[in-house]
Amino acid sequence: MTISRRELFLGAAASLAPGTSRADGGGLSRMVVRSPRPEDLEMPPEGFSEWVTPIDRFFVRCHTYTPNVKLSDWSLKIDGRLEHPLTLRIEDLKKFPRVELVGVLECAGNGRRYYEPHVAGTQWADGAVGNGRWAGVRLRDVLRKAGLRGSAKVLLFDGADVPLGKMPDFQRTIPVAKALDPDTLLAYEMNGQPLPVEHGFPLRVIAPGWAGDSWVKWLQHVEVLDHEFEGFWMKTAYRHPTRPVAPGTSVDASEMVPVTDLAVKSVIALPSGWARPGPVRIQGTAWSNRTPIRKVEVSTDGGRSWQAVKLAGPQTQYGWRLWQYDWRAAEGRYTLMSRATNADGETQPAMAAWNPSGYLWNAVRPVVVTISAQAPSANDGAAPDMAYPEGYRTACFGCHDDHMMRQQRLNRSQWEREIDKMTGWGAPVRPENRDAIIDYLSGQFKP
Ligand code: HEC
Ligand SMILES: Nc1nc2c(c(=O)[nH]1)N[C@H]1C(S)=C(S)[C@@H](COP(=O)(O)O)O[C@H]1N2
Ligand SMILES: [Mo]
Repeated sequence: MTISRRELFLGAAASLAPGTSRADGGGLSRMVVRSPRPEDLEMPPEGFSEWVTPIDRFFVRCHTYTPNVKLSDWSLKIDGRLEHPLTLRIEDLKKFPRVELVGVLECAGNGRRYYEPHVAGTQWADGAVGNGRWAGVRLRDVLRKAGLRGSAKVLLFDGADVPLGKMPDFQRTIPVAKALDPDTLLAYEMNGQPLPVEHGFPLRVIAPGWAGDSWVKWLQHVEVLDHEFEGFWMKTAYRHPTRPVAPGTSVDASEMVPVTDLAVKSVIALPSGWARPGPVRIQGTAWSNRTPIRKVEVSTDGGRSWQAVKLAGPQTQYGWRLWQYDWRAAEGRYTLMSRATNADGETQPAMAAWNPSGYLWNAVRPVVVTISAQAPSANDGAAPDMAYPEGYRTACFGCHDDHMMRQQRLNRSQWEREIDKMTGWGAPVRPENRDAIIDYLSGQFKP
């Protein structure tokens, strides 16, 4: 996969040549930084070669700055429609039976950059996903102790992160049925160690089979409600249409439903960009919601013919499945594709269903690979310096830097909407600078 010069990497000596990977001896690539602060970090493609994703490659998605929770100050409050509201410290939680599962955590916006027309939001390629080993307690066991009342309808989760400016607090609900699912956990461990800070220390929600927005991090309050929650992150964000909509059209939030289940999907990890002629192993992962993957097929001729591949590695209900295909490749340029089908017979589509926020992208994606004895040369890194318009830095660099803007590909009216959203959240845009900022953004970062 070609890494564009707009993508910056964490750490020093961090430029990754197209086609470089561990298998070619290219060294470990770093996370792709979509935004350093708030932190949005993407797993590089090689991450799709491993069954359990190591923490140092696991994607990170934060709507606001990462809170540093001290265990000595922390407790979990559980209240609302309950017989016995509880306040639990970590020792109290650990008295419930410990449960472990391996499961895919994927951001609803993963693959957003592949939608046409482009939509605003973090421009994830394939790597806003990882397969974690999560351990903690069943939410159901805790709710049994607290005694759910008959009127309970949804559970409202709130983490310790604090919104920026006037942005609404990140609060999410799940219905009681999902909360009582024996696989819905409150996790205090990831991959055998205490939850890392950026993944929600000391406690997060594990909602297996559902997109990441339900997996609330830094959990400190669970409130049981007898009505639907009206907050921004339920009623405006993380909603998608249930019926097909014409690409590029706007859809009222009231005509959309919250994102829940993940979609059946596969990704090619290797080869990436370039390989030498001869035996080439095509490999990757495939996953779905709670339904296991039944088959993965690969095409090396742009979708004209397909071969079933070998599923490899462990199989668990919510984990991703590794797969591999041994190909004999002659010199040339090839279009590789992979296509997964789950046990319910759902297959990856040729086109993902466009939706206004760019959620749940799962189409079969062509990947071009060059087979040649000669390795391609590396392209140099840094983005050119830009002259900023008057007032831009003051208006827009207070909460995040320009990674947020540079990854977008929006038309003028979409940029106007972004400026209005940010102004509403507290960006100090002076009226006399507004037009110049919009001219700049819609000139530089257009479709
Ligand atoms: C008060 C703090 C704040 C200021 C000032 C601010 N932003 Fe943001 N902006 C945010 C936050 C927080 C996010 C991340 C939201 C998320 O991840 O859901 C964000 C995200 C974005 C995004 C990604 C798309 C989206 O809507 O999430 C764009 C583009 C953006 N900002 C542009 C701007 C521009 C342009 C300015 C200057 C006019 C600006 N921001 C000023 C807080 C701010
Ligand atoms: N409190 C809180 N929880 C959160 C978020 C957040 O911003 N705040 N981001 C959510 C989103 S959109 C995703 S995709 C996952 C990402 O989890 P990770 O950063 O551990 O990969 O966390 C979810 N939980
Ligand atoms: Mo997400």
